[in-house]
Amino acid sequence: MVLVSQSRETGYRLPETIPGGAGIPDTPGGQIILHLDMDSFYASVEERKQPELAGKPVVIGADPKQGKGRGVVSTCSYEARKYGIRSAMPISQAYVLCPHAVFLPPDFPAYIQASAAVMAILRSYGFRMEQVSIDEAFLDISHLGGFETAQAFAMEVRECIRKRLGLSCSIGIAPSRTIAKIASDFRKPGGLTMVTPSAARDFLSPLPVRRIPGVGKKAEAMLFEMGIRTIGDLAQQDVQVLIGRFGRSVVSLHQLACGIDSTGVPEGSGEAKSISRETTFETDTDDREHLLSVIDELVRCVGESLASEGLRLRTLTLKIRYSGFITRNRGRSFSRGTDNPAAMKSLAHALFREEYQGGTVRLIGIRLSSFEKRDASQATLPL
Ligand code: TTP
Ligand code: MG
Repeated sequence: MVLVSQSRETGYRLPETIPGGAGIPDTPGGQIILHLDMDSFYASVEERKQPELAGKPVVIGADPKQGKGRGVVSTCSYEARKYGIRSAMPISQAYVLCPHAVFLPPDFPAYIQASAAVMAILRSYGFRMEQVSIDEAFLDISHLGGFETAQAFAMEVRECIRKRLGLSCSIGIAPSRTIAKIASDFRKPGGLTMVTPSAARDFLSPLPVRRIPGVGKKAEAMLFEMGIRTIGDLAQQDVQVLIGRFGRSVVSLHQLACGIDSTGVPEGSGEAKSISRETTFETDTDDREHLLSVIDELVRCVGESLASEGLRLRTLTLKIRYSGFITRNRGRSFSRGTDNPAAMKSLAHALFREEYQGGTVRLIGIRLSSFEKRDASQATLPL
């Protein structure tokens, strides 16, 4: 029987042999969820900036100040993890564990930009998607129709992120959201772990209960007291006893432990209601040409976000804040949804001509709203 198939190689190749040799059982019509989590995200972005850091212990966080620093570790490279360093650990402790590590302060703009690039790749496939943190997202890939195709898709996504962005990620594929999340964490870094419905219970069984999202230190300690250490122990426990100890909400946890879970990606999750960009001038300006060139740049930026989200807009709004904080918004809607950059630019210019009658400007912004989904068949695959 297929338990889990894992692949850490970087290629498109499907594993030639599937454990058990029976092929991957497909569940036509069943839910298939993919969870992707970037590997040592902040540290990997830093390594991309400075390739000479590759293979070194790299710690991102507060200044260690020769072991006297306050503050914590944001994250660290896998090399640094060999010394026992972990996220949220006091930076002074990290320094004691590995004084020769490369300690770097966080560069949030770089991480936000890298995150946007990852999410744009994921979005471009046209599946229902939910971004849940700076470096992780769920995709509902049920439309692929089966786990074999899902696995090939996951390999393609992983390779695309590696090739295009020079970053590594881990992916879990499972019949539910919760199991996909546990699966993506199963073999980091660079892992691809697939759990088919029939394999779910056996996959979960040996894992510590703490691997279940939402089971923290306190719940773990209470479960330990009952002799429950693994998810398998939890599955074996009488559900009535569990309810007596934790209340009715434990039922879904018990079912999950038994491999029964249908959590998915909610409809409309993560969809943008508006996309906006604005710029505050260092010195207020009344230079029309300059204002128009800034508008063009803002339109280009929001247009890129629109395209990456696979959306068309109906309404474009220009915002002008004059010196003295008087703010004017002027918007207009297209009769049909569009994602044409020239049409957006021409409407923004028209709104500017109508609104701007002179005076010094402190801030200018562009907002897109009233979106329509671009036809999924129009979305282009990144590879
Ligand atoms: P994680 O995905 O939890 O961690 P990671 O990507 O660094 O490593 P892993 O390979 O185990 O997934 O978090 C994503 C980023 O969020 C991480 O790079 C830094 C930041 N972060 C913090 O700033 N503080 C924290 O306590 C954690 C857990 C993460
Ligand atoms: Mg991560």
